[in-house]
Amino acid sequence: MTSTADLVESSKKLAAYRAVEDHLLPTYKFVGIGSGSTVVYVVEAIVSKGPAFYSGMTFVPTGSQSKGLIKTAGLNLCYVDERPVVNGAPVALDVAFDGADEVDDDLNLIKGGGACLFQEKLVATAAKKFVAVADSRKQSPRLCTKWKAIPIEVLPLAAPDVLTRLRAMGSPNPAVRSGLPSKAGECVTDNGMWIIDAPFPPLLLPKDLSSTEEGKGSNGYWEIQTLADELLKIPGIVEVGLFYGFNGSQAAGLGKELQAQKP
Ligand code: ABF
Repeated sequence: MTSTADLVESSKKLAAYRAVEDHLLPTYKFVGIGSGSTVVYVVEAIVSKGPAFYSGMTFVPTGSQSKGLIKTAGLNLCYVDERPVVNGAPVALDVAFDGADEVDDDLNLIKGGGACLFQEKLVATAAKKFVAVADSRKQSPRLCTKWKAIPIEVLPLAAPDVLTRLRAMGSPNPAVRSGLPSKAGECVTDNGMWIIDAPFPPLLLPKDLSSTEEGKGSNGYWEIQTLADELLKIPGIVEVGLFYGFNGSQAAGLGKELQAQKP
């Protein structure tokens, strides 16, 4: 009998192979590789295509985990800040693949469960196309329904003040994330920051608001973009694990590119 764990793994793998099949073209030169367990299958799928397919590509990690993944797979590695400069700007990635913690009806994402959100957003916004690879466990009508808290990357120095500001914004019990059980203290990101997990009631989509409501519903729930904008105004917040409509035209691209497979 197939266990639930096996079904979950095969679902992640199916989503990843499908994403690579549909969205990694042989002509691509720079490819973002995100973090998490689903992305492991993305790399596996790339490798399965053979060196003739991927040897002309360079892979850009979103942190130490995906750096290790790229190196172990024998793929060409380039850090996000070491891309060649063309016409005065770092070359755009052709595509970036990454996982997600929760995906809403409009294909906005919560990310950062793995504490890599800042570099994930940096790589995603440096790409012409962003492909979120997620199985159906991640789908919910509104963000903060299944994945209850928004991961927020903060400067350690600012953490106490950020916690106070978050409470004032309606987050009931925001908390600094702890490290691994084997490691005492706070979870420290690849950038030397801490993560605050801030619970919020389900986040509204713009279409949930009436013409007289701005930024919040009559129930006091935040609309996703308004909340993200307000959070980013708080001194000490480096990045917020809400991915929506970033990179202009990729708001639509994100929707089209989502790979969701049912286990
Ligand atoms: C990264 O890994 C994160 O943004 C997200 O938190 C997590 C998803 O991991 P998994 O694929 O293991 O569910 O994409």
